[in-house]
Amino acid sequence: MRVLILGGDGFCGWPTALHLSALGHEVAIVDNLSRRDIDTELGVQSLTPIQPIQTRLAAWKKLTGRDIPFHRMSMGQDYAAFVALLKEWTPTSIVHFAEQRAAPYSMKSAQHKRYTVTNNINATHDTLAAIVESGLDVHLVHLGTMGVYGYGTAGMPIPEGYLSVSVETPKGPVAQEILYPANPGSIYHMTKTQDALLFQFYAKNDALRITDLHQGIVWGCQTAETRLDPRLINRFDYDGDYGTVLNRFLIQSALGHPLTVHGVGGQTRAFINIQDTVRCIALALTAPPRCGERVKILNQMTETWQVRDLAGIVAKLTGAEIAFLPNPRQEADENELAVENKGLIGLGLQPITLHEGLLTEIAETAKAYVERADLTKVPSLSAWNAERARAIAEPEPPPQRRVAE
Ligand code: USQ
Repeated sequence: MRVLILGGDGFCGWPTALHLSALGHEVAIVDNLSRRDIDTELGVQSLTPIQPIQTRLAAWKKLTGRDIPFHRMSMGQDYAAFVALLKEWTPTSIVHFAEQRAAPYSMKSAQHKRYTVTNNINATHDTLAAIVESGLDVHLVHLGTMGVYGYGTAGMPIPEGYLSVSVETPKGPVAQEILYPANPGSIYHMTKTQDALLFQFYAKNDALRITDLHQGIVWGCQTAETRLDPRLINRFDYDGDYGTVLNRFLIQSALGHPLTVHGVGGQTRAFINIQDTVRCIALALTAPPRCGERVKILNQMTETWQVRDLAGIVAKLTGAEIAFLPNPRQEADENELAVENKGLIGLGLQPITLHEGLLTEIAETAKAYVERADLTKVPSLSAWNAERARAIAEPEPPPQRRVAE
C-alpha cells in the first residue's frame, strides 16, 4: 500500500508511520509540526527528547534503508498543495491524525476552542473534499475517539458506532440502525463528533471508503520501531494539558509527585497501549469498507479502568502518594463503561493488557528523563467552566492526600 499519514509527527502518527514502513508499505508524512509549536506556546517539552522530524527520518533511513518523504503543510489551510500532492503521489490509503487532540487544551480559553474547532473540522473536511477532487480511490482511516459516545453510564456495552433502535410508525415498529448518539465532553471531543457527520455525508454522497477508529486513552510511549534508536523515540507528555491519565501517573511517580486524581477518581474510561494503536491502524488498513458502504466504525480499545484503580496500581508499584483533587472538568464523578471491540479483535488484534512488568518499564523510561521535567507544568489548570475554575482556584481546603494502602 501507499499510505499518506496526516499528522505523522505526533504521538500516535509518528510510531504509526514507522510501523507501516516496517511492514513494507510505502509511507509519506504530511505535518505542519503544530504539536511542537504548542509545546513552545505552553512552555513545556516532551519528557523524552524528541528529535527534529528530519533527524528522525534520516535515522530511520539509515537503520532500515526505507525512505519516508515529509511534506510540511497545514491540513485545513494548504488545500491546493494537498490536492497536488494526492495527484502526484497517488496514495492508496490515507491515515488522518492531523487534529488538535487534547481535551484540556481545547478548553483553555475561547481562543483555544476556536483554534481546535477551525483546525480539526477544516482538516477533516479538506481531506474529504481533496480525495473527491483528486478522483482517486483512497481508503481513509481516521483516528476518532471513544469520547464521541460520552461518558455517562449507558447501561449496555457501547456498540461499534451504530445503535439498533425501533421506531414507532403508524404501521407499527420499524427497526433502524442509527449513528450512536453523540455526547461529547469537551470542545475537542465535539470536533470528532462533527467529523463523524462529515464522514457519513461523504460516504453517502461520493461513495468514499472511510474507517473511523474510536480510540480510547493511549498509555505507554515506545513501540518496537521507536525503540530501535534514541533518535526515533516517541514523545511522552506529562503536562496538565497533553499528558493522559495513566502516563501522567507513571511520570508523576518518577518525579516524586502525588498522583493527581480528579475528584474521587470514579471515572471509568477505555484504554489501549501505544503498541496496539499502531497494530490496529495496520489491521484497519487491510479491511476497508467497499465503495458505497456506510462508514466502518471500530472501537479501538482493549480494556476499561476506573481512574482511582489505576492510581492504586501505580501507587502500589512505586510507593507514590495519591492526591484527590478538585476536578477541573465538567464530567460525571462516577460512571460504568462496557465497550464492544469485536471488530479489531476479529481482524487479529491480540491486546496488550495493563500488567506490572510493562508499567514498570514505562516508569523506568520516565525515570531516565526525570531531569527534563518541569514540576510547575504538572497541575491540570484548564477548567471546563467558571464553576470548575473557582473550585480548582480555592486555596482551602487543601487537596486531600491519602497514602495508598
Ligand atoms: N484525569 C485525572 N487525573 C489526571 C488526568 C486525567 O483524574 O491527572 C482524569 C480526567 O478527569 C478524565 C480521565 O482521567 O476523567 C481521562 O483523562 P485523559 O486526559 O487521560 O484523557 P482525555 O482527556 O479523555 O483524552 C485522551 C486523549 C484524546 C483521546 C481520548 C480518548 O488526549 O486525544 O481522544 O483520551 S477518550 O478518553 O476515550 O475519549
